[in-house]
Amino acid sequence: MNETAHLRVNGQRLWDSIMSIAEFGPGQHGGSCRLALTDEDRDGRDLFVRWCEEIGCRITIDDMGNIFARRAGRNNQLAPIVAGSHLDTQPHGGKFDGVYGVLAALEAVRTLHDNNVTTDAPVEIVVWTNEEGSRFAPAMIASGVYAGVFEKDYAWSITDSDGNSMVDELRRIGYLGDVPCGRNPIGALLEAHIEQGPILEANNRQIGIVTGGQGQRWYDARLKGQDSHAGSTPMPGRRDALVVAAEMISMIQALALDFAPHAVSTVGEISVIPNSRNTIPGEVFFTIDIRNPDAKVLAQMAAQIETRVAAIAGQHGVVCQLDEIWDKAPVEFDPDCIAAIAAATHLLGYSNQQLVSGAGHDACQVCLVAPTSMIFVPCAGGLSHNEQESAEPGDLEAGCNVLLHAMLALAKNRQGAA
Ligand code: HGY
Ligand code: MN
Ligand code: MN
Repeated sequence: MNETAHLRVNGQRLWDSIMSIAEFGPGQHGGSCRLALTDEDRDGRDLFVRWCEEIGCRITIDDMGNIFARRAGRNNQLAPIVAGSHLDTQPHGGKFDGVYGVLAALEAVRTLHDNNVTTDAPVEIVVWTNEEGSRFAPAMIASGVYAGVFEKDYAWSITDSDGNSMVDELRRIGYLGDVPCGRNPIGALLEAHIEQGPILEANNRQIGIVTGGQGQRWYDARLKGQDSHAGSTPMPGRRDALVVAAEMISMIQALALDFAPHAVSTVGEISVIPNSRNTIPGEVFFTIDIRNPDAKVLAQMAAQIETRVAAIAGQHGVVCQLDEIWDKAPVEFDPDCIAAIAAATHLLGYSNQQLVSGAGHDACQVCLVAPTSMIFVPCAGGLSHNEQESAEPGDLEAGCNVLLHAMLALAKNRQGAA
């Protein structure tokens, strides 16, 4: 008999906690701007830590600023069942990306606390540092250090556009912990998240059982042409870095369409030097983000971008330095974790489907070293990385109930009962 099958989370308390975190780093248009390791990120982290301490969790901060809030189990020698996500946002982020996964995990643990349920294995809530990779690139850096994908010294040395390093910012906001990142074990990781895409809403499904994540590659492109007078420089022979960048950006967009239906490509950042209306731009910096669920196709896309960028630069006498700063292979999640999510969804009777994540997540790093899967819920119009991002309270509550019951199932010692 499953003594905990009747448990349900408090959807209102979950919603209220999401709205409380959203007060830190409010955006201009109803969303959030809480970039990694800013004062706003610190304030949201501090509130989260207070909430966890109120229900008796023990807090551990590692040296990448990852927060682990532990609720003891009957057998604390067992590796913990961990649930969580990230609190940092995009510059024009929404209230739910990342935050939902952290607070759904908190709500699940609050529900255990309210009902005096002791699990066999301990459970932990995790907040991963700098998932978004907006202020400090690349993304999922701290979960990447945990998974051994990135060296800690490399991650510490990454700087933002003002030259502030991650390690200095971790220290400044008081989250440079003393536990080496990657040292604490994870028995299984579950991450609840809004889908950030249109599939669940289009198919009228409340729960996404996530089987893996697509691959992605990030590049920095630096073009060097020649500053020159906009009025007196004849068109032939100009080395206009911005015109060349525009041709490259059109090629990058067309390339994704060539590899339809799964390929995507984005140029999200661009800067022009000297950025003066009557000087031909001599320098341009822009970023490239390409993704595909198939590693072979992603490699083909990458090879074509590298070849075509060099050819376009050569045609215009502009020097282009193209640096690959991140190569993230597609991942498959753990069958037992997927099964636990599917069983919880079935127990609760929610409509559902399996899908591969289009967005990257910390779970896509941690799955390299621990059994992992994700639970998706729909978001309006599939919109995310946009201040208009929104989700239905009922869907958020449903995903949180699935998280609770999947955690309970995984926390059962093979011999014991939760
Ligand atoms: O880029 C991503 O997929 C994630 O939202 N950081
Ligand atoms: Mn996210
Ligand atoms: Mn995001």
